[in-house]
Amino acid sequence: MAYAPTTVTITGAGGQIGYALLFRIAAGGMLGQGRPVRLKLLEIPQGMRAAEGAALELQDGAFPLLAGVEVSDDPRTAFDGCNIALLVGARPRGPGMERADLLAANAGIFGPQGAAINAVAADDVRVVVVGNPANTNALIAAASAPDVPADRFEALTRLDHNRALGQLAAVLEVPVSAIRDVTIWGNHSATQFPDVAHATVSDPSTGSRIGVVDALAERLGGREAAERWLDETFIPRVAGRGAEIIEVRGSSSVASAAHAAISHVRDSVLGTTEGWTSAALVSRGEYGVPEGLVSSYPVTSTGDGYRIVEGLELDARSRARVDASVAELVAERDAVRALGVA
Ligand code: NAX
Repeated sequence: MAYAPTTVTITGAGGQIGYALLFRIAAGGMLGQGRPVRLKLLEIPQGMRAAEGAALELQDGAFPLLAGVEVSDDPRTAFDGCNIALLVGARPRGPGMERADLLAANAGIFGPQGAAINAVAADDVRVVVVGNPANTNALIAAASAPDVPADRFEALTRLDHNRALGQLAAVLEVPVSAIRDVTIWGNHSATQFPDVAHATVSDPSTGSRIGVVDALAERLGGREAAERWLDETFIPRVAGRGAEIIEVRGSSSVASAAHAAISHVRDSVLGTTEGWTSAALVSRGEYGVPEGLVSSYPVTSTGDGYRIVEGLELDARSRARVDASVAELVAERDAVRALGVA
């Protein structure tokens, strides 16, 4: 069956993550082979030359699936007919900038972008926010798009999810594919809760699955040692990995972030395979998260968008960690509400 091209809008397309995204999307890495894609690149005037340069290189790639590339600094042009929007461009925290200033600066970006999506995007538009603070930026965009169902707005926590898988695979000395059902709860920030309570790992010799906590206990010398490693090493390392990358690399995560964004969309539109992944979705009250917040959850998809995995038990310590991250999301929401947004 021949598909009509899918229109994908990427904001901040002249930036680092944009550059790492564009060529993989054009090559079919996000929507799958056989699905042509039309790329629309949104930048601010200062970023236009970089985006235009990327567009020239896309042309030079002669990608068979690439049905067209447009570059614009006007949100209404860039979101016109958009089926999938990746909102990457955001205002970074500058020197001396308080959190409230950062939220206000980003409200000035994600509010108008949400309004443009509301006005001109395709009826089936889906929006994934990458630019930080991603969860609250998604909330702002959703609030500015009253005609688009709120559940079409999501934020990226797949990078955190993948970071958690990477850490577990290293300590258990198994391939990442052996591990499933890790969850990132809450905000894409230092308060996030990477949770392995329901995660399992397959035994390569027998193929049977055991709990990750049991596997860690076996490897690290008992349950107490496993819990200590989770609390003192794993959780802070996953939550602080962005800072670690900046420290080692001298610049923030780019390729891993682009890969996570592509995997997020791919699993949403093509379906998750084994177990669940993590994504920040608009809460309808699941797991006690106040309705309307964009919070990370365990999610699955059968190819028609993510659904939250419900019914998991959270013990008291896990509950407290989820609550702490959700409290931060509430504070961010209240701060943007005070600005008259959301
Ligand atoms: P860059 O500074 O390289 O690129 C950002 C681009 O966005 C720039 O070219 C800028 O001109 C453009 N831009 C700014 N305002 C815009 C607007 N209103 N409309 C369109 N374009 C606009 O940053 P990069 O490394 O690409 O990171 C982009 C964002 O991703 C940052 O906010 C960063 O914090 C966030 N991240 C989110 C991650 C996640 O897991 N959710 C992980 C990686 C990354 O830290």
